[in-house]
Amino acid sequence: MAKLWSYSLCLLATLCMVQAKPYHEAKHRALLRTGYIYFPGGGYYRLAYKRPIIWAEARRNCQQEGASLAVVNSQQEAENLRTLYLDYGPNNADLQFFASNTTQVPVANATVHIGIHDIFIEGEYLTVRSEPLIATGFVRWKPGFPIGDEQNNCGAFDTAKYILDGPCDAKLPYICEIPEAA
Ligand SMILES: [Ca+2]
Ligand SMILES: [Ca+2]
Repeated sequence: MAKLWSYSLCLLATLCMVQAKPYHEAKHRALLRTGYIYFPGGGYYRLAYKRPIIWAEARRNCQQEGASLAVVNSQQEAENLRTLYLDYGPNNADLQFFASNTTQVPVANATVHIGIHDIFIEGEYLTVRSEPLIATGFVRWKPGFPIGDEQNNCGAFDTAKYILDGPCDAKLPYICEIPEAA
């Protein structure tokens, strides 16, 4: 009986310890392990560039890991996405590795899929969370954009901190986002 009690207490203590560990801390570590980069005050972002894919596939990939295609909500977030690309994109690790025997010049500005589109109604831009673009807080079109026709319905981010529209079947890198509060 004493053995059973001590076993029960031990189990209870273990459960309490697990409970005491803040949930967000475990989640934080798990996200970092799966390739997410944390921007304090912003959230978690994962840049995928090694295999460029079409917008719908990028959207699904983000959804499948509990994220969504990134939506730019502020100038600061645009800055963070640019930093993400410059620090963790192909300009860095991959090109540096081959730097000694390549003539390829790192490209400072790149275009990546983000979570805005006008697939349903031409010109009516929505986020992947079905909010109107105007409600995002960041509507800074790249000069010359939006193209604004039926052939260009998927949103992208130019790392020079602009949004633009393009063909949904363009194969691009993409960024998944998990807001900090989520
Ligand atoms: Ca966002
Ligand atoms: Ca369009």
